[in-house]
Amino acid sequence: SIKPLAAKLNSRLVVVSNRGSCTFVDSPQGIKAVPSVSGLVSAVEPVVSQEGGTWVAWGGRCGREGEFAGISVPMPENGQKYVFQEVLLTPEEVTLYYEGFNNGCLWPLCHNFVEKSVFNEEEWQAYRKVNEKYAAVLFKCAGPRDLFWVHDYHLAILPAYIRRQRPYSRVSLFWHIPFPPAEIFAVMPWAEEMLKGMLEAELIGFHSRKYVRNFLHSAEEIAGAEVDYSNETVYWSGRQLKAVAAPIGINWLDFEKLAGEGEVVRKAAQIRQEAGGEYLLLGVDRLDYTKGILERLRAIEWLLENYPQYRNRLTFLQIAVPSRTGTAAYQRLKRRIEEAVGRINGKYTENYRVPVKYLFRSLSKPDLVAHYLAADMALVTPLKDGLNLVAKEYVASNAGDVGVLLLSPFAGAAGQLKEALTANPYNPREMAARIVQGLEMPVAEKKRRLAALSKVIREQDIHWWWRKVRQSWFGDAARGKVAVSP
Ligand code: ADQ
Repeated sequence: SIKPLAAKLNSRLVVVSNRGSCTFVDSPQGIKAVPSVSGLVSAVEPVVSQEGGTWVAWGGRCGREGEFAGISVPMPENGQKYVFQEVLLTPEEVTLYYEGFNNGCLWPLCHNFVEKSVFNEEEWQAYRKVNEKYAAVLFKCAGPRDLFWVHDYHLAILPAYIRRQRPYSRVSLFWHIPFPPAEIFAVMPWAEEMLKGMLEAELIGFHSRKYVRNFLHSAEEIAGAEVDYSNETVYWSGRQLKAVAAPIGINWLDFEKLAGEGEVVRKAAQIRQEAGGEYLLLGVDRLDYTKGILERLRAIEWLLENYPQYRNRLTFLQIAVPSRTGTAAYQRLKRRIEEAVGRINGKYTENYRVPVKYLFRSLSKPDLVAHYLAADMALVTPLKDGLNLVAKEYVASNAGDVGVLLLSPFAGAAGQLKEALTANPYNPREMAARIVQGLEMPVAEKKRRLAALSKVIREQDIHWWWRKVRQSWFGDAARGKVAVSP
């Protein structure tokens, strides 16, 4: 365990992101906090809890024009580890900034789905305005020595707005999704301005070296900055920005502990029994087109068609967490997934036993771990994914058991989890063959692969990640040797 960085530097940590650890809902009994589900929250929450400080994020509630900051709540509710400072968006900002620019332009672009990206000037202006609004909230709740740790593509140009008023602020950005090749990023009409905003940070973190390279190329080619590739540093406007590859880790001990609890083990046995059949395959994702759920279902269909010996012996359980449910493209995808589930089950149900089970809901952590524990194999096969935490969580939950991980080479985690089976999610034939390989794998090989995967997940866990970020950010100061100048 490491001492809080902020205390060492005589400052406070201020984490800034679009969504925080919970969403606030107005109810007749007052404002209720509902935990939110996302990779960013799973990863950042343990760090903020350890460090203390403030988490500034949109709580899902709307305010009127000119109303910026909402409530400040100590978190977790009964034992303050940090303060959640809510940001309010207007309904128009939710439409233009959140659903429009973030979900409709940046998200698909960064996942290489250029044709899905919508470029709309009004949405870009809303994006700028909301980034500026966040800066105003920060200035209200943070002192001049505080450390601003900004997260993700929603707030890419916030460093510029921070610097405009507080030129000496310590600002770092972490990018949780892929950073696309420069020729893809350049397609966005505001690529140059966005990059210049990002270049105002002093450190930018990505999940892989590939994303770091893509970003450096973009900084050079699109923003015209000077780049030192060997030191992964950008020189811009008289200052330096360091880029670092720091793949996010998980708090593996939480998963291992839960997987050993009697209640969770019982629940896992019950899930297996109710699923029926010999083999249980599992998919767990936010319902998003980048996660490859539809393609995974096609692979299952291919398998049942071409390997008839597995019919009636195999169950595929897909858990999809509701996500961006207000957006038409996500509603369409949900319908298509449900159609595919119906089609496959209509065709391959035997003796009233369905091969595909599908849940559209969020689960509690113990329930999620019970599902990981119950499954013989996890199918983590996104079409593109910044990292993917589910892959790591599955391995950690099965550390004391056996299990097989099938991972897409297009998930950032593939760079770390070399002992996983891999298959191209766009190729149902290859996916089916790998699934069969996983099911027939000798137990000794399953254990060997799982042990190698566990080793990486334990060594490069959430604390390792935060250490890597803070050392890249503060160098010796993070180790307590040098004082940080204001
Ligand atoms: P996400 O796209 O949200 O994250 P991912 O990394 O897989 O994707 O994280 C999902 C998280 O949600 C996991 O921690 C998982 O436990 C949780 N979860 C999933 N299904 C659940 C369910 N039914 N009930 C409860 N919890 C559930 C983004 C990027 C990723 C990157 C992360 C972190 O898109 O590529 O790995 O941020 O940087």
